[in-house]
Amino acid sequence: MTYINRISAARGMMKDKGLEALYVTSAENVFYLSGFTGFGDARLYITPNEAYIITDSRYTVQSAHECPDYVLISGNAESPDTLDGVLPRDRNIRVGFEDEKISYKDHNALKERFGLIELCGVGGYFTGVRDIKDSSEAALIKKACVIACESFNDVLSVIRPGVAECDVAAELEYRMKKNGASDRSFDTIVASGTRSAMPHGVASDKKIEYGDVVTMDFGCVYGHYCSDMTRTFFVGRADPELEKIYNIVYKAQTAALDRFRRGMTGAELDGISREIITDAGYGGYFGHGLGHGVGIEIHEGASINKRNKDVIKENTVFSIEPGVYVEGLGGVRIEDLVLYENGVLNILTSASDKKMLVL
Ligand SMILES: [Mn+2]
Repeated sequence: MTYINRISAARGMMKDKGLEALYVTSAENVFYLSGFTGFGDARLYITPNEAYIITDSRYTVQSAHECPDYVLISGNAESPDTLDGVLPRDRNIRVGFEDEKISYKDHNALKERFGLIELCGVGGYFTGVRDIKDSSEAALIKKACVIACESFNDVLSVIRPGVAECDVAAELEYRMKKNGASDRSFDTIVASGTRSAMPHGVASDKKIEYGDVVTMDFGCVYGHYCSDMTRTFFVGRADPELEKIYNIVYKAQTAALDRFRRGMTGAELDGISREIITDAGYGGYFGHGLGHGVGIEIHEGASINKRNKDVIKENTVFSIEPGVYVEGLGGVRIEDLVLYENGVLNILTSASDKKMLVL
């Protein structure tokens, strides 16, 4: 795949902002602009006429293969010294950098090394362009979702009283890898019984018991893109209040999917689910936003929450995941990943059913 279009777009931004160069340090943005997969071990330096990748001898062959649009500068990616040959020494230039990604220490090292450089934060540029998925990116996310759905459907058969949460997580992660994933996209959440009241209850050694509610939030990585989904189900029997909560969350989740319309803001979409949960008396137990963008990173791009007054953009991928969490009782969350395309939400995680399930 060529990255010429993404480099050209970055150069357009550089021109708009009066930048003579762009220095890219984060693994995700290096990958986005170059295709380099040695995550964390390369930097990019892009000027109006040249594009350089700075990496060391471990990646000489790999970078030549993955990044034909770039000229290699061999050296320690983390050392600003490697830029000596390409930086003008005699005049002040403005260089764009990822103000949201670089550490204070690295920023100071850059300033110290290149006293003549005026650093200009352009992190927001990457957030914006990565929020919009092209067809190749959407295809990778779709595939990651299919793998996760199928693996989850398979793993339901091993869940029974006496099986530990961490065993369920291990089984799911194994199956995702067997089905083609390179990795999980975040620490798999398996939260059973009262632990399910913790929205991010990563799998523990607790054994699943008869009568437990179980929330599983998981995803995998395919072609360096993430999937994300959550299912909640019951083992043996469902506690009556949790069953009631399940139906409220289910209604809130499907209403957001059904009632989404072109031109809605993140706050408006969040409001659809929030109103249903609030009207049912559980508004105080839905503490997080409705969703978040997903892509190269598990959280990226625009958020779907009450603070986001921006219209949701076409060709974005984001989650719809209302939840209700009652301390001492348990929690329910249902999450699908969607691709907003041609005015409609396409559910990418529909291969896994979300009607109330009692195993
Ligand atoms: Mn999520």
